[in-house]
Amino acid sequence: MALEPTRDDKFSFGLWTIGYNGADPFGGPTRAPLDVVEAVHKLNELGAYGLTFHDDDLFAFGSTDAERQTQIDRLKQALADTGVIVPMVTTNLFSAPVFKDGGFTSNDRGVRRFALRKVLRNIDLAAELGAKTFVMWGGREGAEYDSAKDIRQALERYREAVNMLGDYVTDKGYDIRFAIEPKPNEPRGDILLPTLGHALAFINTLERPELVGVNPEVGHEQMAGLNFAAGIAQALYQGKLYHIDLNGQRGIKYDQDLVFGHGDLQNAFALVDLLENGGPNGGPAYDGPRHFDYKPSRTEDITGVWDSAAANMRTYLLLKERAAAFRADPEVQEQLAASRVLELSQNTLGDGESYDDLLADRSAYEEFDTDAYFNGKGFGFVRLQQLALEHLLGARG
Ligand SMILES: [Mn+2]
Repeated sequence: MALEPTRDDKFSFGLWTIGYNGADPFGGPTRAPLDVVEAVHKLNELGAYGLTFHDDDLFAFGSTDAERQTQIDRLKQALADTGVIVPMVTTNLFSAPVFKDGGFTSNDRGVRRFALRKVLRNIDLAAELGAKTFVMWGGREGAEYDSAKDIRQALERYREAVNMLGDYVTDKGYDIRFAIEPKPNEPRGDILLPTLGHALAFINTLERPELVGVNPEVGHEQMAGLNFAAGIAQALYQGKLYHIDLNGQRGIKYDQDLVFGHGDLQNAFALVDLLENGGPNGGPAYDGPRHFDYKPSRTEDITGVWDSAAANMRTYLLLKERAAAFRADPEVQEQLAASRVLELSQNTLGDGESYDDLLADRSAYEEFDTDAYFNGKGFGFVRLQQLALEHLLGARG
């Protein structure tokens, strides 16, 4: 299998990822700013197919219309010169001081109206650039203090905002869907819609739920101690995986945004196996962008930035190769059967069987000998996981 990324792999990067200058709460930049034209050309050389951005990544907050248009034109020229596309656009409602209490859910109504206008303007740009997904990460939508935010009203304002945006893209005829990106905390003490599950439940309350899915990020779910691959499986199950943010995170701590695979590697293996082999016929379960939302570590120079960008894609392709070998291994197939993994796809009730039929089935209960049922035999899940680990380590096939 080829480990050189190509456009068909649909790898995309945020401009804010490769453009991260190293500034953190404890220190200033360690790298010079990265120009968008250089970013597009370099990503194209490395084999990525897409660039994504927040409005403020491309043109600084407060830019004049002319400055904004200059940057858009420079981006468009770079896209035309390389064939790189913009699959996703998102709006920054968190960096400017005016958003210190949030955008859609700021206690201040004037800020909420300004936030909506900022997003509408950026949706027009997204449509102009052909982006199909509009991500909403509400990093400042939250609070530090329970007394400071009426959560039910904040959710109502969030809902009002997303409903209006749904009306807007529908009325304009834009081919754009929204993807909510959950995160439990940071920068706010607690953020609204903190996990994938909260977001999925919220989406069901919307007026146009079909327009809204999720953009889960590896590190964000892992900051909450959750199993990312399992969460993605539920998002797929509910038809809501509209976009995905790949990166690495080592446990419950600040948002590390490491290179994909540089955190929980076994879960990354399970994730790639799910995305690539988890479809109904054994093929891909997800065909959208493989988007990397990572930060090149502050210790790195510009060479390290591009090395880390390439590392994300290479790790993904290595895991894809290892997952294919795992699936093709006859011993794995035998163990999957022995561990009854495949039996879970069988209906619990028989064809046309009613609860009356089940109640009448003595073998299901009265004669079901729970003590003798397994005869002391286990499921063999540990052996199955060890087979996965050995494939991951390149020790088999
Ligand atoms: Mn992150």
